Amino acid sequence: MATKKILIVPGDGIGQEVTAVGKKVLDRIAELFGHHFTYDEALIGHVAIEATGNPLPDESLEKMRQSDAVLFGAVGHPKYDNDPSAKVRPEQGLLKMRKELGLYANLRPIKLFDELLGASSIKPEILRGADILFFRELTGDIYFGEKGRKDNGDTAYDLAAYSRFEVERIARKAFDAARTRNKKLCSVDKANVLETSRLWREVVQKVALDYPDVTVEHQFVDATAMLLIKDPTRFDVVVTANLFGDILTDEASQIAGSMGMLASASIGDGTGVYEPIHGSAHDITGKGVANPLASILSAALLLDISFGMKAESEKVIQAVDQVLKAGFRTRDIADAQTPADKILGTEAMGKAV
Ligand code: GGG
Repeated sequence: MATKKILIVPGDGIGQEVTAVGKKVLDRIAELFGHHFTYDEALIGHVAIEATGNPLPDESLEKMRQSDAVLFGAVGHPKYDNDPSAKVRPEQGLLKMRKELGLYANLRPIKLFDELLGASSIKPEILRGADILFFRELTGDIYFGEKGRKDNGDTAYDLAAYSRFEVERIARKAFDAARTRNKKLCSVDKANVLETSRLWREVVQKVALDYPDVTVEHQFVDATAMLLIKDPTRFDVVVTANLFGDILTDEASQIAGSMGMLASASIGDGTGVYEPIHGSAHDITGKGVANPLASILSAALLLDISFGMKAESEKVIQAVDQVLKAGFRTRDIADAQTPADKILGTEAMGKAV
């Protein structure tokens, strides 16, 4: 039996709905395995701006530091998307959380449940067997460089920078993971054009010398974007920079059938943060139709990575598998053949799991 402090940070939009379900699954695991999980909540994103004027209040950050793990939802609000002059934005809370907690490695498993082979727009014969683990670098790159306007606002810039240290630590995490899988690592960059990518490649090549048992391939990001759809089973572990990882994993979510299926773990120096890769999805917020499986699978990652509870984590994944095998779907992963009574809303899907 273990006692653990979990911080629930739902954030914005459907983050509230799916995180409530992820928490219930953690509760059920505690009950089944005799653990004692205690919970607290904290604000981030638009809801935090509304309440305090700050997208990541100090109190939230302190609670994160004091917790054993964070189950996070999403940030974002459409009002900022159409207001380029907004100085305070929900996403600033997300970036600050990652930086302050030293969460430099974002693991995004692209796990295809067999039952969802038909849910993707990619042909089943191309998808079968696809199983990719992305490592997205999370605290560097163009997201964190200097940004601004000049020429009276007519020119905008975002500077991308990487240090050797930053590339090496994420590369080592990815190589370590490749060793536990099929020993294949694909490093994605744009080294034919970008200086940051040339440093990236140089460092990955050097780190590779310490992992002679891992086969390494270097790809340009444009080629990876194409190959993920054309031949997803060629990939095992993929390591890439912050921006490329953000974009490629949204694309790769289609391998798993939906953005609503993809969980992630952000790890590094401090408390681990676990969240679906999807955003706040205000178009479906409050309708009770969001797919909670990404939050549930994020809870599974939390149990495994932050608490070392492998059996508990596996139990959650098996439950998801069984529910899918029983034919239950949320509407994002349903198809024309799914009977209406098998299409569940957010809470019902959580209850089924
Ligand atoms: N749960 C993921 C989330 O909230 N995404 C919204 C977002 O702003 N993402 C940017 C990023 O992940 O860097």
